[in-house]
Amino acid sequence: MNRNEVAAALSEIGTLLELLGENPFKTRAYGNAARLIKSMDQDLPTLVEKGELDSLKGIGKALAEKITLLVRDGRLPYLDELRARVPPGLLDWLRIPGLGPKKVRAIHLALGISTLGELEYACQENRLRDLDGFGQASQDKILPGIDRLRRNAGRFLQPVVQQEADRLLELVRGVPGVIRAEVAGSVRRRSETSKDIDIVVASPDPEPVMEQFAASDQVEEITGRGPTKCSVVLKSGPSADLRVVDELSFPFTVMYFTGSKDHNIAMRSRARAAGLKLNEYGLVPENGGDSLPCADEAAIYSALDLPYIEPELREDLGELEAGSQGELPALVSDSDICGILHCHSTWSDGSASIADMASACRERGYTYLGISDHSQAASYAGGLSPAQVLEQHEEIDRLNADLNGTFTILKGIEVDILADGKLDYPDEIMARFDLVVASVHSRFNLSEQDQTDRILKALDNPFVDILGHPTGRLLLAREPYALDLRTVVRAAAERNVAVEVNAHPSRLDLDWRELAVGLRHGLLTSINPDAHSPAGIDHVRHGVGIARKGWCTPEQALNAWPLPRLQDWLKERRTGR
Ligand code: DGT
Ligand code: CA
Ligand code: ZN
Repeated sequence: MNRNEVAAALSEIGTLLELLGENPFKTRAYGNAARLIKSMDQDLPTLVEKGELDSLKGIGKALAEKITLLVRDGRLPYLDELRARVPPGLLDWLRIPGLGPKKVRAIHLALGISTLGELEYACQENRLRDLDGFGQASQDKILPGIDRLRRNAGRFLQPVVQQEADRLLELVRGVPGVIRAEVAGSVRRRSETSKDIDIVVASPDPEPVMEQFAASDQVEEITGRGPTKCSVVLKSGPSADLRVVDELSFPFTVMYFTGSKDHNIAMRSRARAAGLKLNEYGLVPENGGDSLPCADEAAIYSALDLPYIEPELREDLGELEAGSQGELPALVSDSDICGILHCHSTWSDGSASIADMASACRERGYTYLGISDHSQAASYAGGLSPAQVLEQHEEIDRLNADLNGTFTILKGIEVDILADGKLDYPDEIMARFDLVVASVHSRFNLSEQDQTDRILKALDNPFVDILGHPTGRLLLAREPYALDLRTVVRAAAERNVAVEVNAHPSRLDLDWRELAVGLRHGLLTSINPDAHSPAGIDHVRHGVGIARKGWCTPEQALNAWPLPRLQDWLKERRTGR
């Protein structure tokens, strides 16, 4: 096991012990050890080999033994034993907001229940309202939590499905006889989450393709197999469907399985209006005959008098109308991104120095980096005091002097929007930044009106250049806070404040649907990785996918602008203050 896996196992032990009612010192020791292992500088296997684990603060002999087993064998009988003693349903309950191990245990013991369905029923029957330590309010919170768990079950974030899809695609493309292969479905449309991976292959000989696909080391279980179709469940969670067709059908099958369903329906009715029938095998005249030959998807669109429609746009949100009028946007792409804004460094909660973050950006071909560490209210994230801001700016000046114009670091900040809508520093500090991202990190539970007013007030503040992760959602984990987002986005557009597309795969916030609406009203965006390490910078491509789904052009994304243009924009905003 590697370091992260060991940390996850230790924290699982802590949770299981808590669910079993063990004493808090013991449970906390595992939680602490997990954090320590995750963040330590030393090499874990080396420490294990030398038997020096217990030199780490907080790691006693017993813990050292368990960690050694985890690193060496990849498993730990003690953990297996604990897992067997805890009803698995209780772990589901833990994913409901507001239910920690203590409360889960209390409900389990008091009501003698242990599954999600039982918990739902208990809430409906007001059993929690009448339970000591709970009440109407906590009961009311649990039901929507269960709902959301069910809705999210079986969906996966982009990094998982995209990586798996890329590997599977590479695998099938290498099979002899395969002419073409493509990922389809929501993965190709770059949806924020996907249920499964759809792959379409053109080959005269399906058998060997399906053979190799099923034999991939990514596969956990084969769940279905026909003459031209194979379904599997992958070890990482999602399932994957492979379909093998002949070369002539391929573009039609890819288009069909790329979807979306609504786009397909709109395409079919457009075909019908032209006296044609469109399905997954071809485009046939309604009165019979052979399919019109189409070498690729572009040819299918062209046969229906449309320009090629990028997969990201295939959501039946006006793409056919825009296409037929020649008004499809030239979408922003990875290669348009000139610089990276909204990154953290070791000054707050990042794991790399500003210099290292800058070199990582340079290596990736970017020409500028806007460092934006947390402000003082975010004390849990090492937010900067005003004095630290001044020190950080000296460091950035030194680095920029060394870089001598080959690369530029902007003095940014991710400033907290306080509960009353004010910013987290006095004006004389705010005035020192080149670039200000303002974000909400606290008081998620305000009413919709109050939360909206709070953010509108921040947008009125002349120091704010970009609104960060505007809804606070965490995909598959946390709902957005109550907010009149439409009003906020419109207000940002009117005030010439950009709203970021936070590219972290768990956020992808601003949502692309609202981005599209905003862009039509003159909104600017910025595709920001919110990176806390060099590797985090690469998340920017997830944001590019979302921006594309929102019909965003390079003109509309600040960080697709060369530095001088961005600096002009920032300067202009500053002279208006
Ligand atoms: P997902 O898997 O839930 O993330 O989303 P998709 O879009 O990948 O959905 P999936 O895997 O169920 O189906 C793949 C595509 O196949 C879908 O985007 C459109 C097409 N499709 C599936 N079922 C239907 C249908 O009943 N009618 C039409 N017109 N197309 C369908
Ligand atoms: Ca799918
Ligand atoms: Zn943030």
